[in-house]
Amino acid sequence: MTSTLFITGATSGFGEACARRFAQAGWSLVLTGRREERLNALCAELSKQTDVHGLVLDVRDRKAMETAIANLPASFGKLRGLINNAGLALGVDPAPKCDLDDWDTMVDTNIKGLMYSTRLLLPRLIAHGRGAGIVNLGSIAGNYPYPGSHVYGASKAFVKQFSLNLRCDLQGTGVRVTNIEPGLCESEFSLVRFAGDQARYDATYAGAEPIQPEDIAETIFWVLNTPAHININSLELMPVSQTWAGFAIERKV
Ligand code: NDP
Ligand code: 8X3
Repeated sequence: MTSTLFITGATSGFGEACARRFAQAGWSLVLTGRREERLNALCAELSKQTDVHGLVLDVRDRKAMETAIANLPASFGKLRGLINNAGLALGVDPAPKCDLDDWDTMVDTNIKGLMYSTRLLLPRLIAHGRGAGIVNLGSIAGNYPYPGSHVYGASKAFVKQFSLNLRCDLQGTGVRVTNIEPGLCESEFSLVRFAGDQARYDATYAGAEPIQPEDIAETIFWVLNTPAHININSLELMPVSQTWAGFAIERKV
């Protein structure tokens, strides 16, 4: 039986790399994203390799998510995998300088969007049962604090705890849940975070040999193909070049 995978945010970065990796292995794909042109181009390319269904979707739009998922073609109906990847960070300004609209966008995308896709697709994963799995894109930002991380890091801490809690509720279904927690990875993530500022993007990665989207795709491919009796609970990855800063101390002298 062909395995089917649903990926949120497949128009760039990790989501696109995952689409390519799983297509190569013959998985059927449901690919989503807001940028229609990119989505169509990717679907057209990968449909030469496997069955692909594209959905132009904003994960923040609960009604649209409900309708699109309820109307999935029958051949894509039973899912073996869900990669909850769509997400973003906006800015690195300190909290007192932040725009509340940006905070809303991060909460609506990283938390609420992930909640919607998970809840709406769970019945299809449970119908597959043993061997099925949800992979959530958390972050090291959900594990460690750093200046300017505020709502982004907190949204990823939600993903971490939600992943663990889901495991409890899915006991007996065979459905697995994994939280992937990457550090510095090179993708459009930083262009989005820095509002398209190419110089800041370049400076972020310069000389750091960051993780590449293909590295994350290979990791997720491994996670979803481990033997069905094993659950990888969480997996934290950093480039070798990245470690931790010390504690910050304000000195009054
Ligand atoms: P990219 O910016 O390259 O990709 C983000 C993807 O999410 C795009 O396909 C984008 O598609 C989609 N997306 C964003 N908002 C929405 C929305 N409202 N509805 C639907 N899709 C949306 O970033 P990455 O691939 O690097 O990031 C993927 C995930 O990994 C994110 O959750 C991110 O937080 C996480 N992560 C990234 C790290 C990094 O350093 N790059 C490290 C740790 C975690 P479109 O714009 O077409 O909608
Ligand atoms: C992205 C990784 O370190 O920029 O989630 O927060 S980091």
